[in-house]
Amino acid sequence: MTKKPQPNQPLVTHIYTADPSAHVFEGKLYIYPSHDLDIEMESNDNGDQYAMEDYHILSLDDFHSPVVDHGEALHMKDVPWVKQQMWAPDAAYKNNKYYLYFPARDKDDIFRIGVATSDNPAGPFTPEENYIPGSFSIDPAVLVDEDDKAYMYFGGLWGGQLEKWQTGTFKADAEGPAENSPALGPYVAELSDDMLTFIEGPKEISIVDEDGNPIVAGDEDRRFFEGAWMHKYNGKYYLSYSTGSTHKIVYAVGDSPTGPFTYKGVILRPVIGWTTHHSIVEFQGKWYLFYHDCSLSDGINHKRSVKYTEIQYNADGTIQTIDPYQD
Ligand code: FUB
Repeated sequence: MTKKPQPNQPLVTHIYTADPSAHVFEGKLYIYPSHDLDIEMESNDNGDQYAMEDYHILSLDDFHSPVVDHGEALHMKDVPWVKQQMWAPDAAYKNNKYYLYFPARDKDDIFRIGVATSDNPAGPFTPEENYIPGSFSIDPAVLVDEDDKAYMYFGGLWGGQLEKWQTGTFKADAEGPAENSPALGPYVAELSDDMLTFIEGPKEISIVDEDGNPIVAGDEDRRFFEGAWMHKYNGKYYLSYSTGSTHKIVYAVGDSPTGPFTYKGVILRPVIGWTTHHSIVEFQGKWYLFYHDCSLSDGINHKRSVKYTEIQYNADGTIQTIDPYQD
């Protein structure tokens, strides 16, 4: 048990946490974060410093109650296909079960996405023997839509290996598109009814500007980098994501869960630390952004802390930009 949460402050301080995926299950707020290790490592563009091994799930009855750390919910030693690096997870509920989706490197050092199940939103979770067939790259985020269809969004550049999948198979030396070519989008795949496989091969999502032109790879202020999240507001689909090298959380809006999505603006300005990664959730009638930064570790990139703040929509459905260090 830990302290009561405060906006824009670390949710917990006894462990480092990152990449929060927040959901309301059984009337409580559950947060599925990465569990950053308290180890000394140099940062590199491949993300080797993110050497995480397990997941701890956090929950809150409300924002006046202490945050609960439910302990280890899944460890990589219990997942037969995983070699290393349990990165940003997400969770979903369907069929009276909870599903934990997580990326990790397989024995060939290729990022894949696995799934584990539980009867309890806080776990422990039992992993499937192998990763989801046809899965690749990182940062799964799952939307169970109002018609009960479920979609997984995923992908991430650089250490997340998305560039290497442009031909449909893994090419270790593949580079990203030229600066003036359409940027790589995140991928979406509809999940099977049992939530354990993809119904068909993942499809790349198109993100366009206000004139309908694809956002290009050189447009680092707007192009997708990693950390996709999908939420619905007033019947519209909001795809939000990190711009990576320019350190923003931005969003694009569409009429269908598979896009296309039109770029709209910035949700969160850069935080302390290289990565930025978030989720958006409605809880008890208000909307919240969960995000992370490296303030607790004085800026060490791989020692991050989950925080939250409220978000506000304008009447036209756009989201007001948040400065993480201004109350
Ligand atoms: O936590 C490891 C990686 O850092 C995540 O997968 C990315 O989204 C970034 O936050």
